Amino acid sequence: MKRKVFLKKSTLGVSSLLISPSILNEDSNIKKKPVSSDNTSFALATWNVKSATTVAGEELNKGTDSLNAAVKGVAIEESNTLNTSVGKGGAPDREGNVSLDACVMNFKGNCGAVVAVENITHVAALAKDVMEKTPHAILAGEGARKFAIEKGYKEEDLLTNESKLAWEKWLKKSKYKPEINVENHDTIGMLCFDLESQISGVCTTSGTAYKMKGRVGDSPIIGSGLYVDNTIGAAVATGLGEEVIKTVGSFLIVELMKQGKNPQEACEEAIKRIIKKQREKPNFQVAYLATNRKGEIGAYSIQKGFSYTIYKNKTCLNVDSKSYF
Ligand code: SD4
Repeated sequence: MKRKVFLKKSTLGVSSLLISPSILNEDSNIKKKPVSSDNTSFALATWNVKSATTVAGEELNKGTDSLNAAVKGVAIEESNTLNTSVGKGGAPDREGNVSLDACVMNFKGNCGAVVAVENITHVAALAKDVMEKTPHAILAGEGARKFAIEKGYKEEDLLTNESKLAWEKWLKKSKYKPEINVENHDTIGMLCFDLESQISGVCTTSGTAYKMKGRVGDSPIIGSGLYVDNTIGAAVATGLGEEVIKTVGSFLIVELMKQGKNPQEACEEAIKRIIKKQREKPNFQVAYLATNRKGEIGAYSIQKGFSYTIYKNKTCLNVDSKSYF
């Protein structure tokens, strides 16, 4: 299995990412006027995913709304078989099945998710279809797969030769130990801010490598892996999902922003809440990425090594995140 090499450039300061504040209709999540005087859109994603973030950013520049831009962006990584944490080529569970989780949440506050889906690559788009074309918020496993086929999604074998070989090697010791920043931490959480200043987000993953069959992490759980409140901002998570779920991380960050914290302060507080629950120094990774309506960005992780990607003003950069340790 190959992990993509991170090209890290920290030259883009948070202060350069400011967008002028919004004029909101208090009663609605949907803003009435464009709020960004320079009409600047941007796409943000967890980890070093420049192709995906550029696709999303270019869509935004064309006028695509924030949710559709994000779904198109993450589709790049869902098809990338070298990314062993997302889509096709994702590491399998301990029985050798690749099962994917994804969710979407839009600027209207609507959401959709699919969990433990097999044989379908583009699960972020499928989560959007759950939101738009069913009366439900979450579809699981076989039901989600059937729905995908009904909607014309292609059925595919998601286990690549490389992932199969790695799994067979893993089986010799069968020790489940999600590694910090390696292989199983490339889940994409993407947040987009469109030309209408509307925020939406997407999260898509194959979960932790060699999980138990049926295990679902934080990524498709609204409030844990992703949360969007268009009047406040949005947050996404990556890392060990069980710890994110226990603290409802993304919702927590958005609520902290609502109480007045900026995205950086909110991400740091959410990470501290996880650390406080540990008896010993944690040996796992959790990382958060957030933005608010001013276009300020926050990123923070437990361990070193987390980065995020931003596409703005036709420029795509990978930026190192601060970390607790
Ligand atoms: C999970 N949060 O399933 C995901 C894993 C992850 O990069 O972020 N991988 O727990």
